[in-house]
Amino acid sequence: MGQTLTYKLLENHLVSGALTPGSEITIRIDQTLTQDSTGTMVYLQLEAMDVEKVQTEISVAYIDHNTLQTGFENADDHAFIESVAKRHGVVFSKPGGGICHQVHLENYGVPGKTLLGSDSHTPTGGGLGMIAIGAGGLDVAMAMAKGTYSVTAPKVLGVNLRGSLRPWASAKDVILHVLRELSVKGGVGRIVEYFGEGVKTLSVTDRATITNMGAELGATTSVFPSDENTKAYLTAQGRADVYVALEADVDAVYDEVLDVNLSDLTPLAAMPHSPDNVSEISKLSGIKVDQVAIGSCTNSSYSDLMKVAAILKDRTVHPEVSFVIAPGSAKILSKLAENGALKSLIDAGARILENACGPCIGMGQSPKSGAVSLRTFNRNFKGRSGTQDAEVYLVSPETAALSALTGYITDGMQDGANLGIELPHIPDETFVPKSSFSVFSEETNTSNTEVVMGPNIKPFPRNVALGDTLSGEVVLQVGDHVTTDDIMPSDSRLLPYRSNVPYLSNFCFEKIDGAFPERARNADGGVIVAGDNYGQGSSREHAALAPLQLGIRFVIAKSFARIHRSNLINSGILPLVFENGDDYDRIALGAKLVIDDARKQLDASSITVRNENSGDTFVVTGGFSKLEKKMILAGGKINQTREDA
Ligand code: MIC
Ligand code: SF4
Repeated sequence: MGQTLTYKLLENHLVSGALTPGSEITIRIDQTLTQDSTGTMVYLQLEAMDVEKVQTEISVAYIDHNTLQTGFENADDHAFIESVAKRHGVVFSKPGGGICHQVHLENYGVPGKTLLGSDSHTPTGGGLGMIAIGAGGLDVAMAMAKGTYSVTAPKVLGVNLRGSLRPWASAKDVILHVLRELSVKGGVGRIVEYFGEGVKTLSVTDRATITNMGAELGATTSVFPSDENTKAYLTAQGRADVYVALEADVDAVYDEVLDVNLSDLTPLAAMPHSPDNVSEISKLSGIKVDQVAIGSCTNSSYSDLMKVAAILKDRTVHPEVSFVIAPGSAKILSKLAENGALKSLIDAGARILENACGPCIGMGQSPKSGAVSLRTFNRNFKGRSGTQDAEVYLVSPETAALSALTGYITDGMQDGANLGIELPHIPDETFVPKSSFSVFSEETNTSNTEVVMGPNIKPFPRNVALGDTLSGEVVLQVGDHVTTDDIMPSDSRLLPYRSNVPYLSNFCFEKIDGAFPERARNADGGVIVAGDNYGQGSSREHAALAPLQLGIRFVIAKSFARIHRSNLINSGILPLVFENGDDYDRIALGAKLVIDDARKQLDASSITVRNENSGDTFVVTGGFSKLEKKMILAGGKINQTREDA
């Protein structure tokens, strides 16, 4: 029986465990990446581990999320990360270099290697044939310290691509189609592997758009083969030497297969407020647009922006549309400046933002009240743009640019030709000999560098070993698909406090229930009760650390998103799953829930929870691996690592 590419790559990196879906494996990690909003925690944790030099082939620290420097906090975080990077052999990518995933693809990604990143969109690297996984900060710190990562061996969901995209249908529409088919939890426990004839019709940056948004499927990661297009991309980056050809065996067997005929796809949009709420653009035609934003790690590549420039050349954006572009990297911006495309964009009325995450994470450019905002980004959760009542649609760069011209959601397939717009073919090409933004290398790093820590950087909260009885009061009950943006909101007001969990925790669940922090603090231990897919979205471990700071002891949900579940366990908070989903309705706010003999019950396949108020009992499951149990018993990953040392 032939092997999938996924299992070939996992096997190449296997350190321990059996490569069968559902069992825990430890793999070698070749590369790590961090960004500033999760990075300060990662490097505080790395410092706490007393490691001289990172154990990976390359680790890079990017500054891309918060580059506004509205106060000293932000600049202090940058200085801290820079000093730790220098101390431990980590490459530092200065603010302005670009968005971590885009810059990593251009400068450091290598087919066949593993990459662990403290950002949920790390799977972007799958476009280059990498096993690139997003994880919580502590897991990434550990990977830097030890060169390994433990994960549940996934099922492999094969996506068989046939045909080729027609003009105006793009890579974004491929992943939106897959999201429509599979939903935001369809990828949980799976790696999505693309194969088939259609693969060769997609460039590396097309593939990266698709693997990037695989995060929205809840998948462990997504991966493409490495082929002639990969070679062309790497050559255009001046890195042809790292190319290797990689693909699944012809007789590879997938656990599940989804067939996608690229030739059938039309322009699509994810409608408010979820990436899987997908519709054909043709059905939305005529909706008036107030804002168009192009950029983010999903769609800010050279070819994306060149297509936008071609659509806008010698035209002007609609007078009532606010139009912004954030290029993915300094290299891309430099190339656009060199070939004149930047002039077309500016002359058409585009506001050019810094090469950074910017509006994608609510760092400016919040739309006006009730606005319709078309964004080429990957998440449209309610309020993430910074405007609670904005209607955010996720679309391709082509659809975004065309709609910016007309002022209405516009379908290129129906109207592009009428408007006289031809889409050129743009190869991936951004070679700029030197990126002045990446500084330090293994050679220049020095272990005697002093760590610079500003006054806003506070120690992270620590848990205690699990007691015999675990109890808490239900301080919050929420529904399905709660995101980590809901748990720990992020915007220009709060992002400067990512290294100050005590302060940040005052805003935990702010958008859902402003009284939550106080209620949780006043309870003698808190419990959160939730619906399906709890903690989807961002990898921010602050969504576990802030609840820990407020005294949350366990969370009972109908199901959990992968990274958040790991972050809870890393913090020593138990993620428990209702055996019978109906029990969710039998729990009321304020109920005192008790787990007797908690340490012992952890070993059983199911755990009994007592509701002291109603006198009922109900059953939950943990599904914990051996390592996860050790972490929970110890009160989190750091305590467990100390015990093991
Ligand atoms: C996001 O897109 O939500 C972020 C901001 O990049 C996060 C990381 C964070 O919250 O800092 C992610 O996706 O992991
Ligand atoms: Fe940055 Fe947005 Fe990508 Fe997150 S999704 S890494 S905020 S561009």
